[in-house]
Amino acid sequence: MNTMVLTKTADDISSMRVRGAGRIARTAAAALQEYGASLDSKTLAEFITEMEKAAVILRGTRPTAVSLPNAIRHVMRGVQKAETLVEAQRALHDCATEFIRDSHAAVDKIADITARQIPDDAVIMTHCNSQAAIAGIIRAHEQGKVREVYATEVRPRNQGYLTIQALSDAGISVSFIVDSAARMFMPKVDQVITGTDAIMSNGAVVNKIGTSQIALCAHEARKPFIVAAETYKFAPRTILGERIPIEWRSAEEVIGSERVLPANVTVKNPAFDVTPPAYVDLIVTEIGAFAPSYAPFIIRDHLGWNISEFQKDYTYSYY
Ligand code: RUB
Repeated sequence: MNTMVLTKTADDISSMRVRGAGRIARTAAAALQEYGASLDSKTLAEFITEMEKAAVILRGTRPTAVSLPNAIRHVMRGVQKAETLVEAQRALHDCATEFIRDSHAAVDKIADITARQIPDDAVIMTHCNSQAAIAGIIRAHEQGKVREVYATEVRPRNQGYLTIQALSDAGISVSFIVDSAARMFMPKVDQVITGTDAIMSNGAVVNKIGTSQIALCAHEARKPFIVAAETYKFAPRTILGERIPIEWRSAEEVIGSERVLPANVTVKNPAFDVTPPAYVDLIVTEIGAFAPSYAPFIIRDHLGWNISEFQKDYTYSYY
């Protein structure tokens, strides 16, 4: 049994060595696959028990990205339906492979559909570091449509540096700005494109802290705010009124380890915020581009969560 793959993956995700909702999902799926292949379970029940324990460990690593429980659920679905040990082992392998393959294909498709939304000679603003959003911007650049991208710094973890590197590597002109300069530059921008960690059934978008301020500025300046999201970023249980937990991270991320704060001061470091659907113009997925009000239909018609699925699933410990 290879518990190393589990502990290392869990640590990589919680410490953000692996970060970004899509990458987190694929890494967890691969870890479950590798862990399952290393088990020497003698019975189906034993195998399922071990796999469910592994799912719980991975599920607990970062609370906000719904891609993580959605990936785990996809991979575990075949295991839970299997009638023999061999069937469960094969299902685990196949479901994980399928999830990873489809996830990459989804980002590629989103790049095409996002590029179609980008006008000629476009100036775009983006926030944080989203593979899906960046893929769309790069695809539009390949079509000769991008003049410039404004990329924010993304305090406190500075994911903006990853974004400017990716855009620069693709040959795109970039203006790097501090987060608080977003409103000042908004009039120069044609549209904003970000990724997301979770989309609620009412179309609200959960993404890196600061996203909602940028969406508000875009709304004020009447600039389209576009979200690039694989369909596994939709959060089925929000249909039932469940909220997306917002991850709060350490004070050290904000002030460093050396600084001593004055008395009576605490640091508050939420990693994500919620952008209301009224400030979201379009959600681009691999199956098409939708208004946020279409979110419940994606959850029902594409992800297959109907009433009976919710009832059956209510006992799942990792979702
Ligand atoms: C990353 C972040 C990204 C989304 C979407 O936050 O907010 O915008 O995860 O990314 P963190 P992707 O750095 O805290 O993980 O499109 O790559 O899934």
